Amino acid sequence: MKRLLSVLKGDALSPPPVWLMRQAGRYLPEYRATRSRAGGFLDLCYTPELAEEVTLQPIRRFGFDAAILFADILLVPQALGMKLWFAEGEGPRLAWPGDAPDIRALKPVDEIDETLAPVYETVRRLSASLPAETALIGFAGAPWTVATYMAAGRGTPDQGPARLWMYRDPAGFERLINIVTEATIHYLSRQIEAGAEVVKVFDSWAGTLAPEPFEAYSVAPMRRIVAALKARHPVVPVIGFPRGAGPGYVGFAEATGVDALALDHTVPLDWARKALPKLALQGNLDPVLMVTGGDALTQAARRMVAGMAGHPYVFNLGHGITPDADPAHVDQLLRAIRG
Ligand code: 1CP
Repeated sequence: MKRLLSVLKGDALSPPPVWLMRQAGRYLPEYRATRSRAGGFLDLCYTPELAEEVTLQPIRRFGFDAAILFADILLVPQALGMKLWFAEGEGPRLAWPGDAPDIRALKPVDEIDETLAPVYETVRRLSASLPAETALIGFAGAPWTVATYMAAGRGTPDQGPARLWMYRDPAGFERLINIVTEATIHYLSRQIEAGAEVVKVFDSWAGTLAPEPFEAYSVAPMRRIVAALKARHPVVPVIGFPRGAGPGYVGFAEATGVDALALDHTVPLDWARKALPKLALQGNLDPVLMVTGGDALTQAARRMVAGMAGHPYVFNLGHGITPDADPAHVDQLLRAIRG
């Protein structure tokens, strides 16, 4: 069995399987070359040959144990009818069809494939072209995180606009979360049918929520997503990543039924291991170490691997690798993990 799948089913492997969030990205010169040929970032996402190529680049260079589909969490709100663009050097921008937030202006969930079909084609191509030992991860944003971008139209330091919406108009916000939840279930099911062997749900902004709304908008939708995917695809593991959840990670894992929990770098791995003795864990090296390199990188990676020996564990960063990371530090990291 592929090493990542074996760990997600509960086996402890030595050395642990490893992949990195954002492993296809601007820190790689070959990514920058393909991206400049493509035109824009969205052209990369929606052109299956190019999305396949950039997904494979870090696998060729580093031999990671898993590839993650090249796409973006914001394709789902675009497929629901929002305008999406990436201004060069800035982040993503989203706008509502009538320029003001209005859930009634969104398209029905059963129309999202009209936009997302090329993504499923990328998954199909990858499941044919990946090396036999490399697992293919599909993904989506969690409803809360996607809703924060729909509310703000962009990334902001604390995603305040979604939190204002949820307190001012709980019924309307609940409807938005329900639409995105249904779309996410549909989108991930299609990725699995096209060949994704694992799916990961990124709740990158979970850490901005107070405990009650964390239950309502992060935990509850994730429980629905896991239940719906398990009903259709019982053997496909689901990784949850409620980034920044702190003490909320444990209840999230227990209540949602995820097969694995991805941790950000602020959470002690041994704390999570003690609290969740049977659950596969993934993480959580501080991504800045991929910029600095040096002894700090090697020592931190070795400590993590030693500390997680005997536990089902997947090595990863606590968040995405940044554009200023040095690819040579990835080689260094892999030597520290694999010996
Ligand atoms: O300039 C470029 O080439 C665009 C940079 C870029 C890339 C490489 C963006 C814009 N998205 C991606 C790809 C991407 N996004 C992947 C692909 C596969 C891989 O990991 O290798 C994945 C899984 C994502 C997921 C994603 N997009 C998340 C969740 C994970 C996380 O990092 O927290 C989020 C929040 C986004 C939104 C997004 N897309 C891009 C940016 C710069 C952002 C963040 C915007 C912000 O909050 O300001």
